[in-house]
Amino acid sequence: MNDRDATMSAPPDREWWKEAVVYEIYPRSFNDADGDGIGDLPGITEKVEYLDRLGVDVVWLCPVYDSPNHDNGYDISDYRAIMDEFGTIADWDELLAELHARDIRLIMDLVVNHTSDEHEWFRRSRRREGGYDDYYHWRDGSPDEPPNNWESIFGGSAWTYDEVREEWYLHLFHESQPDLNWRTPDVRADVKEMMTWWLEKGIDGFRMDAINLLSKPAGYPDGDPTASLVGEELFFNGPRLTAYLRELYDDVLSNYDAMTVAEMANTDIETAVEYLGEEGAGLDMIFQFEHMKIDWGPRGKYDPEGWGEFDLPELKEILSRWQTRLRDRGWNSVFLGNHDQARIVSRFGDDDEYHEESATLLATFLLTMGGTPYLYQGDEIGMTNFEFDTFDEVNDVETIGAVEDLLRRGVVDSFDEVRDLVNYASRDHARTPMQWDTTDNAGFTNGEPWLPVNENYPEINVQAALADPDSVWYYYQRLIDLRHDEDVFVYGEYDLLCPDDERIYAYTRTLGDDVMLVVLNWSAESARFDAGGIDVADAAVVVGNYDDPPVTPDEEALRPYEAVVYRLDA
Ligand code: ISL
Repeated sequence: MNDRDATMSAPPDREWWKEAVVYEIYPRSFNDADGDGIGDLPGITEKVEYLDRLGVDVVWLCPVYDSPNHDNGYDISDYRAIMDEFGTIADWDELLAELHARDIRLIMDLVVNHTSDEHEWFRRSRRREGGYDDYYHWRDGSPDEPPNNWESIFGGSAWTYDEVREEWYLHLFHESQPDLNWRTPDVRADVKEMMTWWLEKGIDGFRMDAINLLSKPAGYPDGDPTASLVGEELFFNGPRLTAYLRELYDDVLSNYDAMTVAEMANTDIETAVEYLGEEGAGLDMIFQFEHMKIDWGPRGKYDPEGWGEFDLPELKEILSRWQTRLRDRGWNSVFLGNHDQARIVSRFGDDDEYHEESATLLATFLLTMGGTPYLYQGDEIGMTNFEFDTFDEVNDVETIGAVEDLLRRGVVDSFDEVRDLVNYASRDHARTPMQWDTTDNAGFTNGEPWLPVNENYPEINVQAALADPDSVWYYYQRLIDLRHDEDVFVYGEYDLLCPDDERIYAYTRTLGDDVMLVVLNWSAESARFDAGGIDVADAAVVVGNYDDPPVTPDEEALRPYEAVVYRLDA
């Protein structure tokens, strides 16, 4: 091999977080060790061996901090204490040690756009005590008229009048989640100290919650009243966001070998580039949400006028644009679901007739794209959406806020009119308990689960999956292994094939002489792949989700939701 070949095939800028497969845990719903019906830290520790067997490299742990739980831990009342229901700091130390003993890293959720209204900072701020006056966004004015027209992401006005301080405070989420005022230097200093405290405890990075909402424009001007979320053009990616992120990087993150993934809805590629890498604001990667909005209606996620529709060419266009335009300028995250989204097999696959086929197709996609893949708990066994009958069964603060908003505005007259939409989109789908086995409550708890267990647990559960060598679970394990073995899936270039095909999603990944071809029949019909200009005559099957996949990719039709990975470099 000459020098030039050596440079071409050597992956550029190796980083552990680029090579990692991340597994997200929503602790409330993962595993309950003490029988109170709520998942906890010891419950996760019991399953570390399970995670190791699956082969994941990083756990992203959703918030475990002290919280009154209006938004299941995303309303934090003490950043350095563990929620009683989840255990103690000693339990947390043990979890970290058990993960690290198996070379699994741990990243924690960093929720600093807002705190809980029970946080000491807010208690003091509403009483104008000891330097905490400006920790939140306070505005005076008549109690009848909010300071501007901004809407909360969880429905209704983004402002609540506080009877104690006799002023309005801003909350872009629930009223129990007041937004911190990042203009106040002490707020930033306190957050940096807290981040350092966790990093010194040995964590490996942060998932940064709703982080592109930190900077609000001076004077709080009204937003465009026709926007689907009024104010969104002003409070997403606000004027000082880059400076705030850079400050976190320079003062804290750059001192550690820590990864960051920043949750950033409403962010386009060029804006993302400004935040990414040393040249930007120092972030390693972001979660962008363009593809997560593909099936929303014109008025957003809970729009009874049009939801649930998307076509494959559009999905391919969005994802391919991020793949190619971030190349050499940043790094992608790859995900189809998380704790805020419906179950991936119900939303992007077919949770009925082609349950296993589509669950494994989605696995093939997640683990062969460019960027760091994020798996959500339960997707490795193909967990599905839950059926809601009544509004009472809904737990999620976002869904409740959205439905109440629709009722208040007279868009619908009853829950019945939005039941199908809730059954499609609610965040609760991701939060029903993890299905471990066929015993009561799917083995999640010995008590009464905080959210009902999906009725399909006798068939869809970890125990059954582990007993069946052909299960979705083993397919995930195999694909994770494959990604670990083949640099081309991590560092290779991505090229989309047949962009307009309505059924086939196909792409190549290329690194030096290594070329992989991924062909996904993302439909419930059989479909033939048209290789176009590329030579596939010598293709060799690497992995497929059916027995006997087509030996040559374009010689016969792929079956419903058939997924095949070929090596083309032979
Ligand atoms: O803004 C959005 C849509 O316009 C959302 O996608 C938004 O980014 C998302 O709701 C933010 O989610 C995160 O912060 C919330 C919390 O409830 C979620 O669970 C968390 O993932 C508030 O902390």
